[in-house]
Amino acid sequence: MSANRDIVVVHTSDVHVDHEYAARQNNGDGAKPLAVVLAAAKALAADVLLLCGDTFDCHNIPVALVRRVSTMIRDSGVQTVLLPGNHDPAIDEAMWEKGGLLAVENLRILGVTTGESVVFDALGLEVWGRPHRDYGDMNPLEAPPRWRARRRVAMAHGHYDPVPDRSKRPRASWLLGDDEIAATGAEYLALGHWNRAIQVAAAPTPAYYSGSPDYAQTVNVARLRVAGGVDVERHPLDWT
Ligand SMILES: [Mn+2]
Repeated sequence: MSANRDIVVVHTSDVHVDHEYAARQNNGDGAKPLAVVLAAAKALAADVLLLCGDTFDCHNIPVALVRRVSTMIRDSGVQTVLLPGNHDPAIDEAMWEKGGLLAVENLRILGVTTGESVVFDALGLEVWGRPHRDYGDMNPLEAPPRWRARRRVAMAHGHYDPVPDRSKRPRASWLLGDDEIAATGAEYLALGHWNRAIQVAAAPTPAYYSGSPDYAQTVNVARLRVAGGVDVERHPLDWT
């Protein structure tokens, strides 16, 4: 089954909710960038919001702030998929264990509340991503899925290099390259880890960094056209 209309995917990354840096930048409100993103997703009538890693700056976040994030996501009503990144990997004793995030019905945390794929049956949409599971290196695009839905979106948190050389030392961690991007078979690859918004690959799998809300000042809007293909544009954020 799939929706007989375009599917609107809103994509951001590196929101870095915390009680220190982000709070200082936002008059004491370390969740402000996420609030701004959720408001944009609602205004855009997003079918799905993708948080592509480093949603939280670390796991050492006050419980009250995590609870507030839980409430914000629940109250937004936006279907949200969170991919754990290198700052907020899917470890035991993670901050989501205590802050109520696991109970938010419209939030899927890949590798925590679901596997690496989540299928939205009513949309005919599958979202896949490999979560960071610790603080070490990994290949964010290793072993793409056997897609079960017609519409296919991948998420990854890492560092794009057109032709990564993993034998080189020292080098950046979490490398992802052109061949791996094309091999995902996704219609859109939502990337995180870079603060700037930039397209790094074209068809068959267009791949975009959204950039962080505070640096890019935008979210990406990927519109999966009902006839096939995807249109991508940047939507400015409203911080008022
Ligand atoms: Mn990162």
